[in-house]
Amino acid sequence: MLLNKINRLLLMAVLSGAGSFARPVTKELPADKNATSQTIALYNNLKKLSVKGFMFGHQDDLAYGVNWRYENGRSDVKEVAGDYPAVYGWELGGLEGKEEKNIDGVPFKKMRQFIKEGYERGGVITISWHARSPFGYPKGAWDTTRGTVASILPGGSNHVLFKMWLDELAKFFLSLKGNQGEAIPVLFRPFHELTGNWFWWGRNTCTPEQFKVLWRFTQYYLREEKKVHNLLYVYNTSGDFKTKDEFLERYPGDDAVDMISFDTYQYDDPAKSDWFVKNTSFQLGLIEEIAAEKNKLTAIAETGYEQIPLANWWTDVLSKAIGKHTISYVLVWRNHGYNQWMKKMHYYAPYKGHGSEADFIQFYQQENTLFEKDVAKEKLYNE
Ligand code: BMA
Repeated sequence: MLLNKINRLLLMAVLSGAGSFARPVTKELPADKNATSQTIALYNNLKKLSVKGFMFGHQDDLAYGVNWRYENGRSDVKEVAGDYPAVYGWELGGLEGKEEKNIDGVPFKKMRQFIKEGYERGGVITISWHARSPFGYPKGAWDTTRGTVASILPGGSNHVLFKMWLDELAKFFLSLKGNQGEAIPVLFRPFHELTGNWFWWGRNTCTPEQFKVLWRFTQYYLREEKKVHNLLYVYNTSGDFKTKDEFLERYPGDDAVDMISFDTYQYDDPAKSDWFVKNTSFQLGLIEEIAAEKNKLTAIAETGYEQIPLANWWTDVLSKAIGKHTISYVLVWRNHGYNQWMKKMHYYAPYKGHGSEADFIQFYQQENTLFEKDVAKEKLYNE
């Protein structure tokens, strides 16, 4: 028994490099203290990587693009830049209702494969969730009935239903496996754009306190009840905050968040207005200060200029907006192509033949932009 203990101590000394003057490796733990080793590695490596540059991400990149759907290996970003994005965004809306496809028509079965593909090549996965209203209203996530959040919290009329939804999410997260059977780490961005007033979890439908309970319950349930340990948690506001206090009004706590982020889109004409560059840079400054105080990662979790009508938008606007700010990634929204419902072209990344192609290649070649080949070299999932 005692000998065993001595042996164990000796082994630990050897493994920790004692006696050889090796510094112990300091590893920081994310919000989930029982996160898998790949998830912990990703968390730590992202911190180091953000000093080198920012990753470029694209929503639904591998599933479809402008004028194509579900063709193996295709990606609008790759067809322009010669490389896949470093970050792949996916969306779970519909999973809570056991649908086969998400709200944008992506079959969850295929999504699982795409996630694995991107991860195996060394890319990073982020997931959002446009959950429907628990009251079953037809507007889905875009319902702003007051009291919806209260109804799913413990003691609320929809609480049991909400747990059933989380059961579906947990199953999905746990089903994401790499080649060695390891769980694929995910940057999970639930209840996104939480300071906006268009989703049922938004600012007008619940109190800050209720929002925090919603966040913490969701996290507790996935982590403790369902044993989901492959998530980093991304707090995400819309682009409407003007102060640090506004950004943090609904922040659920340092122990519950790994990354802080916001979404912002270009809606005005960048040829006539520098609002996007100025405002994005200002907001990045704010979250950068918060991140430094709280030791968190940062990102622009969604952005874009629909159809990118300005040929130099990538280097003249987006790149200038980010400037020297330290962020992990910037992700542009999906390349739906012609959208019947919106009656217009709906896409945010360039595709082969698009007017901003040359500028996107320049953006790709910038030293501070990281695409998949760059991050593959970093081996983000290794300690
Ligand atoms: C919006 C649009 C919608 C889509 C939703 C969720 O910005 O792209 O068409 O359903 O995101 O992905």
